[in-house]
Amino acid sequence: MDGVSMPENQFPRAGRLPLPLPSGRFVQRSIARACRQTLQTESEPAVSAPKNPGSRRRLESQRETQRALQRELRQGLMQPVAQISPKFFYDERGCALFEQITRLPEYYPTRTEDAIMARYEQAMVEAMAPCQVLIELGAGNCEKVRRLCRSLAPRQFVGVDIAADFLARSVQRLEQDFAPMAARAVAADFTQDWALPADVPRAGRLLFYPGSSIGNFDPDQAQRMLARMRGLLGDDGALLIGIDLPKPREVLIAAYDDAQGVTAAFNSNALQHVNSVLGSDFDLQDWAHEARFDTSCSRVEMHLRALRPVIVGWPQGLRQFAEGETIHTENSYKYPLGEFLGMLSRAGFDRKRVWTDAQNWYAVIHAHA
Ligand code: AVI
Repeated sequence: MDGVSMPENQFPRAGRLPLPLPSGRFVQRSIARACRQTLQTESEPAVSAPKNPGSRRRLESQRETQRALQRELRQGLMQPVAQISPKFFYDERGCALFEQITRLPEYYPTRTEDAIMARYEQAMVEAMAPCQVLIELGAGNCEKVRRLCRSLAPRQFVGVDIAADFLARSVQRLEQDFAPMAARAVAADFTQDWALPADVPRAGRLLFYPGSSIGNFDPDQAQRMLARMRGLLGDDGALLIGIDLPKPREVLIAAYDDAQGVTAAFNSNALQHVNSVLGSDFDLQDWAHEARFDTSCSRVEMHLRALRPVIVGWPQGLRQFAEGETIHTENSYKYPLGEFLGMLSRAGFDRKRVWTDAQNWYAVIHAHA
């Protein structure tokens, strides 16, 4: 179904999917950044505590973030099947590795989404116009939204991301390049309860959530996020979202276990990051990357498998891993299109238009409020 409108009831509904690990890429990256800042601050000597109350509050909140991440890691590592949230992929090295992944021959999602957006730009503009306020969730470097800024010429752009400084710089560049469009940065964790500033006009909003990042959330979480997105829109608003579709197992496994070993390095790097956050002593040489496809859940899973019996320690804790035991690091759901359209309907979206590539590997969906 290449670039056509489709009634959602044309698609079969798949069964309910079980719970995987949480979080989406942009939030993950941002938390990683927040965490790095926290670590730097934590390593400062206690005597240099800031006198200014604002700085003290910031420092305290960074420390609280740090403690919460450590708690989460300890809990995850002590699960029967140990877990590390995918947000721990995205320290500086992890972000660089992810950029490399998006250019790998095996990793089709990024270039397929780009190709769909380029090929159907005109039809998309017709579906989306007029757009007064373009809002990108997990905006990061604001690169993906440039095409829409050009073709839709919104009056205002709002980039939402948890990484305030990084976002502010990207939004500033966007504003310069697309004058007279006003652009603003909103630092928020949009996976949680959040609201746009009250002075962002409600009329004519378009939410943009590209990259199939919704697939890194478990279906219940994804459903809640879609409902929250719907709540941000007036009756004339819409969502433009990218999702990765089911496809042959060997294509998926290659995409998540590439020949050059970039995804393997990306997965193992999470252990390095965990060591720096938790003070654990994971030795990367003890662990091998593994990508699996779970057909019943329609998800790719990434794991790290112990190559030998391993004991990993951290302040006040340790875990023994038997040879072959794994740590679950990521789920990436590949929703059948009909199922995802059903989720959009349950979230309160009405008319949908779907654009896909010739192989039906990826879909970009415009869902009207
Ligand atoms: C960010 N997210 C959509 C990627 C995905 O495909 O699930 C993360 C990724 N993990 C391994 N390769 C890419």
